Amino acid sequence: MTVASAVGPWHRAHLYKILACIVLALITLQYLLSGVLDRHSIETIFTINGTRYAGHTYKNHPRGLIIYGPVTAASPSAGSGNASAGGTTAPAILVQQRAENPPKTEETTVRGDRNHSETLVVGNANATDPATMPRCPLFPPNLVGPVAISKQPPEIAEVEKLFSARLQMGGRGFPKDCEARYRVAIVVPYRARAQHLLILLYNLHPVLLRQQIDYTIFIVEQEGTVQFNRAMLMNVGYVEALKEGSFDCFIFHDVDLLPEDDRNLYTCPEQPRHMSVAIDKFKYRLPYADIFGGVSAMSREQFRLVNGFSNVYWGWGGEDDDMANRIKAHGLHISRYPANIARYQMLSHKKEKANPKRYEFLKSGKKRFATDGLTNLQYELADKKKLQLYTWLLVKLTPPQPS
Ligand code: NGS
Repeated sequence: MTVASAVGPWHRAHLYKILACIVLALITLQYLLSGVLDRHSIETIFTINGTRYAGHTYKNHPRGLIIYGPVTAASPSAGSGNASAGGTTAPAILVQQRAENPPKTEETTVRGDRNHSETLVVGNANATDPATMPRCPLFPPNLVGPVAISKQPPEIAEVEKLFSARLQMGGRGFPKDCEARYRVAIVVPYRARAQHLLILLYNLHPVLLRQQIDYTIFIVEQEGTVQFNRAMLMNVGYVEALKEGSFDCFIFHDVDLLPEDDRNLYTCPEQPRHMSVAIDKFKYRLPYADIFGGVSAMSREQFRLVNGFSNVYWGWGGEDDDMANRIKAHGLHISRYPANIARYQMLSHKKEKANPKRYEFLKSGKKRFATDGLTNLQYELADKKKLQLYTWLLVKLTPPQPS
């Protein structure tokens, strides 16, 4: 028996009126609250796993969510300036480029397809002199939150053309009107996945440009057909990137992962950060607490402290777990942004042959932390080219000698 049928018709009519009033009151309350959130952006400081982040509510954002950014930023001299510039306020290369191309007020559409198109500001007539340029804001103002991913990019020549106004040769992007807070090397271990690479570049560059970081994408390709060694390629990426510039932050990035939200900042907070927290393949859930694969960020000092990745993991699996162990053994811990921001889509591919020795290596890993990694890395740089969308490194890996 329902409540309504337990009372008479007069009471029933009253009951319906009361219910209608409650529903109306709830709708009004929701409307008022959304108005308040729209009019004010709220800034807060909070801590996740010991790392301090700042949050900022986006006005009129479809999800009304918060943008998270690490509070501790790199020092101005480390955050900008290339190796030769030795920490001047603006990278030498930037000064040169600005002199050749005086800033102009103009917008360009850098990406347009069936699903979406977007516009990035190319220059600004009011831009200040590079030497006195202001530091970029802590919260990049042009972020859009969730981004539409396109898995059907145009031909590479077309993609290069789209980004030519915003990228320097070698796949370097940086903000034009402010001094970037971070100098970031994006290291992508790679072999024979040309289409995935094109899709990644097409989707990643616009996100990174909006984040106002000074970044370069390094594609580290393993030559030959011996088993893939993802970890060793990332070690090579670290070493070779530092020959190019004074990067203070390294993002190790699988070629098949596409960021779904540009608030997932490609920067290095105080602790190593696992960035691909929520992947569609894993139903947007973290498969296990210590996972450090996919996309992860470490500062130059953290990576050096743990002696980089182990070199012994040939074939699929385990190298990222070994890095998680190194991180813990050195008194650091893995930090993460919330899963509604650190979201990725994975491109499908044939899984590589797993390394049957990976569990054995993981067990004995601790004994090798000091001797296996950057300290015994051996490789031959077979080729290197600065292309429009990335710096390409072709590498012949040498199995490390027993130590
Ligand atoms: C674990 C692997 C990791 C790997 C993770 C996710 O089982 O290296 O799966 O892999 N660890 C071992 O095998 C010991 S994924 O499905 O994303 O390719 O990163």
